[in-house]
Amino acid sequence: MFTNKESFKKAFVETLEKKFSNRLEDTSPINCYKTLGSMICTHVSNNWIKTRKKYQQDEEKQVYYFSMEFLMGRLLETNLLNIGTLEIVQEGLQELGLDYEQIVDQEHDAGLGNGGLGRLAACFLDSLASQQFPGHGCGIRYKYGLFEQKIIEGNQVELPDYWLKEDYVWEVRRSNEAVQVRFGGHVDIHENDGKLTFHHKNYEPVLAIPYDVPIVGFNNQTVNSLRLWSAEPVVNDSNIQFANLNNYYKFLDYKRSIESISEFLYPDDSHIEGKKLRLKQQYFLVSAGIQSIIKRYKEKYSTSLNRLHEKISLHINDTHPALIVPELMRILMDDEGFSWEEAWEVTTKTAAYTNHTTLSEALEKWPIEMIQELMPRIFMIIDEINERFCRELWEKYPGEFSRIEELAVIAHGQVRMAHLAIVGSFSVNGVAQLHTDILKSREMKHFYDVFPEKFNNKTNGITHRRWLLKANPNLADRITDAIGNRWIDEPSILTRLTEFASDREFQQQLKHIKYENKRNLANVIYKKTGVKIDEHSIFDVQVKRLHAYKRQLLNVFHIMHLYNRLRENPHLDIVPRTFIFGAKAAPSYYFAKKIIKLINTVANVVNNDPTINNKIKVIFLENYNVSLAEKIIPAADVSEQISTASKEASGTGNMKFMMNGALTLGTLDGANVEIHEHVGDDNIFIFGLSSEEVLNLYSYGGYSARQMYNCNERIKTVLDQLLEGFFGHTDVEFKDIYYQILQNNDEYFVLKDFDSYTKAQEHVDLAYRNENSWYEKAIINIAHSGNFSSDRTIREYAEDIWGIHPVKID
Ligand code: 26W
Repeated sequence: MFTNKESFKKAFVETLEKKFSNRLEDTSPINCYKTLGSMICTHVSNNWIKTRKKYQQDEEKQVYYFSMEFLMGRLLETNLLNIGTLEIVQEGLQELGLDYEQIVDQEHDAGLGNGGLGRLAACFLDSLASQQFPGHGCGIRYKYGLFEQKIIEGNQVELPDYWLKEDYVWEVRRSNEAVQVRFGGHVDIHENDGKLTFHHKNYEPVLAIPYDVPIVGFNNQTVNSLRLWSAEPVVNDSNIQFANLNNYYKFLDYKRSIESISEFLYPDDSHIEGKKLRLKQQYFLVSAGIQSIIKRYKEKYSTSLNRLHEKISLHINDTHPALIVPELMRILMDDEGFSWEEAWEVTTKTAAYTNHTTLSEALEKWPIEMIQELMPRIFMIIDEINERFCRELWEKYPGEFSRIEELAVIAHGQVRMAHLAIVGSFSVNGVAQLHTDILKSREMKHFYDVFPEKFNNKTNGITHRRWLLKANPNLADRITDAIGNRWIDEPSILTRLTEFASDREFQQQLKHIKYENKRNLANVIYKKTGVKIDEHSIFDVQVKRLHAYKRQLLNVFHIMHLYNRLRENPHLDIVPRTFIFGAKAAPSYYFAKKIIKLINTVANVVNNDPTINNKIKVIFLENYNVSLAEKIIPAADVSEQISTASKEASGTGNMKFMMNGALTLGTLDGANVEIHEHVGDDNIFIFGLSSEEVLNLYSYGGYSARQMYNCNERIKTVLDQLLEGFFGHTDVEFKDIYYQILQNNDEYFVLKDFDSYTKAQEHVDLAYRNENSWYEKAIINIAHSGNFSSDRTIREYAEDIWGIHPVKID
């Protein structure tokens, strides 16, 4: 049905009419979207079955990527692209008189993630399937994804994201594969012939229902699965229980409390909430996931589970699913009769852990009592893991109490999830070289001393299929014209573009493509905000979660400073610039929300000041998400990656921008360091303190924000404007920002890096004036972006960590 335009059109109309009992001329965009969705599902179902069958028969090792977040975005276009029918469908729909873009826009983003970590998981799934690796995602089917952001009078307001309103076309509910997860109760211990057995009693059972989403490989037959779990009450048991109590309302309360487990995604990124419900979510994911994997394993292999690690790797995406370690131990010992030693051997060869942040406020710790109450047996196991680990440490470091206390899994009444994950895994990796080095030399130094062999680096990546082929099709075509199409399968081949870097014609073509993308974005911006922007201005973009360490504030301070200069001299010779922001703040993150308000307040004044001759504009795009990113990134000239050095583990937005020919303005932080190494000094704008300098300032002091303020006139002017109501705000509106900076001694070195950032911005301005040289730099960036394809990252995980190999489906 997708082999040519005519057969597609015929099948489309037939499917639509059958599905909705509606003629084409009377239909709606949402029905067209659903029709396409169901056609794709039908098309991939055969390969999905084949893939499942193959994996069930084949003895190749498989990986399960456990993550509390999968930020999938939309799937319609990626699926069309991956099955090779994007063009046929686009043209076919047009010939039917339908608006393709409008149909694509009907799909609600699956926003089951906060930011970097969740989007990385989504890119990984695409790279696994596209390279025919047997690898699956395991997550939670939250009823509400990350909140929808509205900006009202400059402030962020959160609305619930009910993404399932219109049935999700990509999922299949598999109630026959449901499992039970048990919470609460107590553990009875019996002794039989000197062997202890553990019986969990009086627990509350929760039914975990899997919903599978097909993950379609690019140009191959592989269709892997993302399995998302949903919590439901165990109706039979509870019926009886509640019928006895003769209390229907009690049943409804019980039902609601169970369903709350998969109700919503916690909107905090880099800050732990410590809520019981969040811990419940974590155990729910882990227990349901492992049970279903073991079930499948037992159907397939008659041998015992003591070779589980030869057939399966379980990946722990940050510490959120770290309960994999005690849960696997529980199943192996209590259900399968393994001894502690046997179970430990298998578990620690099966689990692998990735760390995604060194921010101390994001390190998960759970109170002992909470774990004990929710999962009494799991707590016993964690306690035993801790006991045994501390005993080993005592032998290695006799008498070194403080070192052992620092390493312990349980201390000060809390379970430290990172310690549990490190001790229980065979691999621990960071997500960029600098990040891994900091883990080894600082944050996890003591662990590195104990287990040097576990530590390794896997620099993040992004799927070039979504972020270049699909998001920027004109650029992709132009690249193919220049170097052929092999780069699509092997993105490292993009380096051949370096030969075209100084080619005037290629530069001009890139310029036109960028200009078209900028025009499209300008239209989107006009529709959303009513602000007209100059398509010839530099599009300077910072889109990412709002966090103090990402330093959106540095960006705004520079804009305020530039505006001050323009007011002094409206004829100031600068290239017109459009500063574009997109960022969600965690709902409880007061300081981050103030920064959003500040950006919008500055925008309002700057955009409406006729005296500055439209030289600068400031845009805040509300509700930044994956779909919006796909429109913004191809249109960017400058990519702002300005975190305080040492704080951003990797960043992945930096890679998306580079791949679309934007130049990075950034600190030597996270993967910026590697981008810099690849493109060289001339093709990136680096500024600011190094991570070494930052870490030394933290350790030894020697910085005074107050002094900076007193001695630097430009900084003083900008900060004072926060208090003076200069931007038409009340004088109290931004006082907290002012005091946060000065009284907390500018924790993220915004003032310290201000001058160097301003200089770098001037270099950007100068560089942009030389058109040929600018596009030469842009081409060099695109040429080196192949290294940051998640295909490369996934091959490294496959080879160095998981030990999995491609499986051909035919
Ligand atoms: C418990 C609350 C919470 C939620 C999410 C704490 C921490 C997180 C994540 C670890 C935050 C996150 O998304 N980290 C980002 O991971 C990306 C993928 O590796 C990196 O590129 C980013 O630098 C890192 O901030």
